Amino acid sequence: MRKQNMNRDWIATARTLSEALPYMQRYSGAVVVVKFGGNAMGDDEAMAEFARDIVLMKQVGIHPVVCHGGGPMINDLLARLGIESRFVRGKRVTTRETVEVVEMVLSGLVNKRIVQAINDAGGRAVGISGKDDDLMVCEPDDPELGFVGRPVEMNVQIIRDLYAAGLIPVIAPVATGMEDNETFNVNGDTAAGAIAGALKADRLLLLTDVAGVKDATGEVLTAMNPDQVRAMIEEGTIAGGMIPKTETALKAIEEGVRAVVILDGRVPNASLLELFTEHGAGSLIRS
Ligand code: X2W
Repeated sequence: MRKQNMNRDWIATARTLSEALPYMQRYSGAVVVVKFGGNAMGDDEAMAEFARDIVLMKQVGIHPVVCHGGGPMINDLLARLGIESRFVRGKRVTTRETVEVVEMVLSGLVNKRIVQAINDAGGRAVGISGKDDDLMVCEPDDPELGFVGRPVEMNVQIIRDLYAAGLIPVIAPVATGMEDNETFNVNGDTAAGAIAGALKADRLLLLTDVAGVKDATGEVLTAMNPDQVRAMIEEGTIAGGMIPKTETALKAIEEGVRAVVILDGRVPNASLLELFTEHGAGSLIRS
């Protein structure tokens, strides 16, 4: 005979689920683009947990679209090949030789690792890059950076087709050029922002390895509007790696994304905390 063990944890779990109902209803049918940065990826267990969060979103009727990075993984392979990594204003200087490694690592290793993790969690993930169906067509971003692309044409129908068919798109930030079969390396945040913008997504979650946008005293700001973000960039409160992230957020909002959240992907179940609880996570930017 089994004895009932009404220990408090189970009651709390049931309550958490019950409290999530209004959020699940609110986001049913919503398009949520999740940028999973290389720094947020962590070990296999963290990857499995991220994958479960994505599958849970799909299960409750959200259309999650995963856009990933993989900068640290590119650095590792380049180092093994004896090629030095160099960044200018947060973007990798990308030679013809480098871009081959970038594509191998992003479209190969990293993309398939995420696809496998989502499938293991019971989802149906499909890995593509910005090249598939000409999803993201680029022009050179800056001559100093070589084969770094700036998205100029987005064809997001393939993403809609995938999610409408019950699949979870997982997108590597590698793209086609306008001419000569060029391959471009695109910053992961830039790619996620462009995809979210073109989809007019309900949410863009930028999962990174910091708690969010901090004010001058170092405290994380939970909500901001675009004007406040611009002012903070101008006065230097937002600095370093947070500049491209917040600029991506501003551009995505201009293009029609309802809200962007910058949050710490290393916090367990960060995306669920943001979407399904009153507490939220990280810094939310919206008009
Ligand atoms: C990035 C693409 C990967 C990326 C790179 O080569 O590292 C550029 O810098 P994270 O993990 O999101 O930083 N591309 C142009 O953005 O990865």
